[in-house]
Amino acid sequence: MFTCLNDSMLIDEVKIKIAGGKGGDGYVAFSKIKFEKGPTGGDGGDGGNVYLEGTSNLTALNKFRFKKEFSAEDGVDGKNKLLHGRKGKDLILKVPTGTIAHNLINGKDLEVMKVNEKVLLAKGGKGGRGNYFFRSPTNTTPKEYEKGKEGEKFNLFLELQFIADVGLIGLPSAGKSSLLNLLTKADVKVASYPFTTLEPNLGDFYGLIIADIPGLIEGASDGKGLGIKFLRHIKRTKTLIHCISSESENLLNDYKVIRKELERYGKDLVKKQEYIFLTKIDLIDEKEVKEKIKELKKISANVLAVSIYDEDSIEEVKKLLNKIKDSI
Ligand SMILES: Nc1nc2c(ncn2[C@@H]2O[C@H](COP(=O)(O)OP(=O)(O)OP(=O)(O)O)[C@@H](O)[C@H]2O)c(=O)[nH]1
Ligand SMILES: [Mg+2]
Repeated sequence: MFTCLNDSMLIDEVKIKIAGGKGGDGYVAFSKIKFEKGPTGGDGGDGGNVYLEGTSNLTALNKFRFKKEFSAEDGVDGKNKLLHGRKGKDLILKVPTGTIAHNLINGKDLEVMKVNEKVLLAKGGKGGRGNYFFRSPTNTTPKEYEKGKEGEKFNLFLELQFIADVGLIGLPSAGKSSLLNLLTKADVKVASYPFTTLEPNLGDFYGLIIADIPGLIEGASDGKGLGIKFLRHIKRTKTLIHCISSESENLLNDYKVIRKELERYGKDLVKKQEYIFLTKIDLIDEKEVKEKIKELKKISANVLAVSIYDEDSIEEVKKLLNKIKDSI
């Protein structure tokens, strides 16, 4: 499934087929040297394996958009004069760290969590043995040989779940991307219209990875707006920062709308540690800020008043992020 139709789209789920290489066949041959006549057929090489390997490139699943079938190289057949076939080359498919490979054939799930981590997905078939192997005192001219075995074949569902420490969530235009840009080196598009962010983004705050999740609206779990599929990217985060704009007419209602969508995606999301940011406080006067903070404190003790134009508030945010970082 892709999230937008331009070049920078992020593919975060895709089905592919993979196959280990076939083993090379064993060979049947006999020595041509006078009086010898013994078997000289070599073994086939094993087929190559298929691996997934972690990369930090978040768009690495994009290459599976059109090409869906991947096979490692076959092993080479054995030859005369006891020549064994070469092993087939392994196939290494790079996927973003945080990718889970759901094996649709055997039901097993494998995760790639680290950059350069290699995970074996499909083994190549064993190479067949040539007739030299079958020689014995009672059978000095064996004609037996083995065919190479087929490699393992699987259908996979690759699903990317970001490995982020903190997730920024909230209604559209709550100021999530603006905060990400200010706190990290991310350069995400920011605009005053809803659904500016069409795909999740990551930013790095001194080693603390922050995910900016596209805006949610009431009914997102029924497909409204951009839907809730992006919530998979905060499945593994420990902490959520729930951004609510000071422009909101009904803070508590806005809060509940988002919480309901989180809950409908999966109960674990509402159990995560949560901070509430009252954003864009430069748009309202101090008295109003106090009132609104008081209202939000009815829901949670973890409330911060924030504006990207107020350095003091951003310092508070940075302190909080450092505290979260230290607790990991
Ligand atoms: N005055 C003021 N405007 C802000 C502040 N933070 C963000 N904005 C503006 O609010 C609008 C929405 O900001 P974004 O950061 O794009 O909001 P978002 O939550 O990422 O929105 P979506 O991607 O649509 O979910 C933009 O016009 C920003 O310039 C703030 O602290 N003060
Ligand atoms: Mg945004």
